[in-house]
Amino acid sequence: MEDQIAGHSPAQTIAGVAAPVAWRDLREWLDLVEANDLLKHIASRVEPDEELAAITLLATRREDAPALLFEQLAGERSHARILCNMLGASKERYALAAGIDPDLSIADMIAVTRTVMTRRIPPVRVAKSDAPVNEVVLTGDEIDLNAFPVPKFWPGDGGRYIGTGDITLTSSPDGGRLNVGVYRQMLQGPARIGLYCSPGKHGLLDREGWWAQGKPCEVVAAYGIDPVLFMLAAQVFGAKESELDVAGGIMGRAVELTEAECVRLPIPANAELVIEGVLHQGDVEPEGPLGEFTGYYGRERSPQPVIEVKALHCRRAPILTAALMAKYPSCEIGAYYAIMRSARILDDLERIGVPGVLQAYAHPAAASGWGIVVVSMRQQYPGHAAQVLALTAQCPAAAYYTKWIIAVDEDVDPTDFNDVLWALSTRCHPAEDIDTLRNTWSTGLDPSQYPPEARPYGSKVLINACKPHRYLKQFPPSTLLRREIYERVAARWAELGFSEGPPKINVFHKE
Ligand SMILES: Cc1cc2nc3c(=O)[nH]c(=O)nc-3n(C[C@H](O)[C@H](O)[C@H](O)COP(=O)(O)O)c2cc1C
Ligand SMILES: [Mn+2]
Repeated sequence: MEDQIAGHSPAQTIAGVAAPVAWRDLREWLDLVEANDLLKHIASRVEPDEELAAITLLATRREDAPALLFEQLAGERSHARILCNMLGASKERYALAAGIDPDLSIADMIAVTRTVMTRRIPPVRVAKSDAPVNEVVLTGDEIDLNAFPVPKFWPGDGGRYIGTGDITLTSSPDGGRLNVGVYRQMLQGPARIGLYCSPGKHGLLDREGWWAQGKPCEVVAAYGIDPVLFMLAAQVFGAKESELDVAGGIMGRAVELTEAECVRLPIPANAELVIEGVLHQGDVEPEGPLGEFTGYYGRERSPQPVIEVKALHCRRAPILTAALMAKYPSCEIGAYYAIMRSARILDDLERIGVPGVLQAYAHPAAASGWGIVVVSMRQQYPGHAAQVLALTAQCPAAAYYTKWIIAVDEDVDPTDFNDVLWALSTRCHPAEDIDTLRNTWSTGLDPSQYPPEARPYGSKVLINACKPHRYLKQFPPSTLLRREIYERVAARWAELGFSEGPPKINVFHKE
């Protein structure tokens, strides 16, 4: 029999761990990352065309790979540098960005993230002259985006992508809420950039709104951006909510914006490279494909709107942020996304009010946290596990894409897949414990279905890997250490010749 399980710290008890962030912009955050030995400078000359991505891919086959700052790029005239693997699979770099203690476990980071993501701090305006992004300002014919190093990532990509680790600002024509999204952007000319927004995304809804009024849609995009703006821009919030307020909440201080040259939208004052532009209805050019987070090429080449660039702002020797999309752990959508998505799944389940839910984890190796959600729970009544599985599968934060929803008991750590595989292999009876949901919310990016038109209708498997509720009393006890013996051995750990501390154990044998 197991003892009470510890290790599932509720958000309240560790909320104090998240302080306002100590950095002001990408450069100060990189200093912090470097001080923590999590940054590697690459001084040798590198080709932006496929070589940059190849080095990044090979350097990131380990989860603990550093961020990579490429300092010399072939063929460019702007002295720009490129940062790859900004966050990647590193929970430590996520923590340094969000002001969280980097030594916390992933489960505790999820709990603290739940707390900081509920805070809202609206942005503030700073004077144009105080905005670092205004070190260089170009308008009209002075703009030549070919002066910057613009990477082509994969051999089959449809072009060079200036925007992958980017943010795009738009406003809604009614109300003016500022939206921030990460939408890929392919270079189309010296002052023309293709913008791909998939159906339903707020950037697309904003643009349709302006076009419906017969007006062009103003756009601001930043291509060298701090990690919090990048992370928040890739999260889904309500259509009326501004991601800038959430970013301020996470940082514990307001995002700084300044006035633009040509558009009414503001621009991020501390970004590295920003463009202002407009999207005209009917101005489209072929765009894509791009190698995706799934590990495959995404949607086929298709006509997409083009941003006509009106003004460009940058810092001297700007640092552009580029996000390689690849299989884990080489994908920029890695640890941070898994932590944030897991936090929001727990928020949803708490709002619904289902009892007994302890932890959730959307492992980043499952197509950047999209494929699998594991939820741990304390079984309290017949049918409880089936209820938790069904609610998790369809809660707003988990419903999109997720194919595998797995429920485990409280002694199984969802962030530890060795533990999860143990539960699947010893507590799940497939003939009894697996259900399927059909025609669920999915995406054309999942290549498992044919014909491709069927892909937006997905399916989900609900796997009950909890001990069978009907037979809890008969279920064999897990093999666990006796507490006194563990404590005695732990006290002798160094004497026994082990250099690192003993593993922490919270569950012990009970007579
Ligand atoms: C690196 C990266 C690239 C992305 N590329 C696109 C894209 O090209 N088009 C798109 O619609 N969403 C893309 N996304 C997902 C959106 O950023 C995400 O859905 C976000 O919620 C969009 O903001 P919105 O909810 O305000 O529309 C990307 C996300 C990341 C992290
Ligand atoms: Mn939005």
